[in-house]
Amino acid sequence: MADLEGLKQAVIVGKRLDAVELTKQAVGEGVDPQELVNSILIPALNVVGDRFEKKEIFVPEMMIAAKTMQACMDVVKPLLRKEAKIVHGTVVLGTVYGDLHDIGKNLAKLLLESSGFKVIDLGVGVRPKTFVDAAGAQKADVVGLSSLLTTGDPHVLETVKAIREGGVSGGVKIVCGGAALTRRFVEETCGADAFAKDAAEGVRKIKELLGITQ
Ligand code: B1M
Repeated sequence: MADLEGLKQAVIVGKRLDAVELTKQAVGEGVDPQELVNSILIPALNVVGDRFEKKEIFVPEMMIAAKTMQACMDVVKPLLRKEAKIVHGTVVLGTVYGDLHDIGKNLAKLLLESSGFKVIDLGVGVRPKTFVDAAGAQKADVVGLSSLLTTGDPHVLETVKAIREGGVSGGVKIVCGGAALTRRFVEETCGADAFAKDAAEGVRKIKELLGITQ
C-alpha cells in the first residue's frame, strides 16, 4: 500500500531519493496525482514553513525540502498535464519583484495550460515594467501574479498599478495568488480583479472573468 505519510515525512526532512521513490510507488498504485499534490506535497511544505517560522529549521533545510518537493513534482507533472484542444486565451504569469518562490506559480502554470490557456511564464523576481511590456506584446487576456512574501505586498500593489496605468489594451484582467496575499488586500487594496487561494481557483476565476463557460 502507498506510504503517503512516509512520503510527506521524506519531503519535510528532504530525503529526495526516498520521496521520489515513494511518489512513483503511490502513482503506480493508482493514487490520484492531483490529490497527491494537494494532500501530501503541499501540506509537507506547510510543515516546513511552520518549522522555519519557529526557528526549528533554517534556510538550507527549507531549500532541501523545496528541491525534494520539486523532484516529486517532476514525477507527477506529466500525469497532471492534459492536452487541451481549445486555446481560451493568453495568461502572462510571474512571481513579483523581490520574490524567488516559484513552486506555486509553476503549479498555476501547469493547471492553466492543461485547461486550455497559453501561458507566458516570466519567471521570478519580475519587475512591474516587465509585466506591462509582456502583457502588451503578447496581447494578454490576463496577468497572473504570485507573491509569497509579506514584503512583496508593495510590489503587488505597484505591479497592478503599472498594468492599469500602462496602457495595456483590451482591459487586461489581473489575478493574484500566493501565501502572503489575502482576498481583501488583492481585490480591495490593490484593485486587481481576483484573488486565487490555489491554482484550481486561479483557473476558475480566470474563466469567470473571461466569460468562458466550458
Ligand atoms: Co520561503 N518563505 N523564503 N522559501 N518558503 C515562506 C513563503 C514563509 C511563509 C515561511 C515561513 O516563515 N513560514 C516565509 C515568508 C514570511 C512572510 O513574508 N510572511 C518565507 C521566507 C521568510 C523566505 C526567505 C526570506 C527566507 C530567508 O532567506 N531568510 C527567502 C526569500 C527569498 C526570496 O524570495 N527573495 C525564502 C526562500 C525559500 C526557499 C528558496 C528555501 C524555498 C523556495 C523554493 C522555490 O520556490 N523554488 C522556500 C519555501 C519552499 C517556502 C515555503 C516553506 C513553501 C512555499 C511553497 O512552495 N508552498 C513557505 C511556507 C509556506 O508557504 N507555508 C515559505 C507550496 C506552494 C504550492 O504554495 O506558493 O502558496 P503557494 O502556491 C499556491 C497558491 O498560493 C496559489 O496556487 C498555488 C498552488 O495551489 N498561487 C497562485 C500561487 N501563485 C499563484 C498565481 C496565480 C494563481 C494561484 O496566478 C493566476
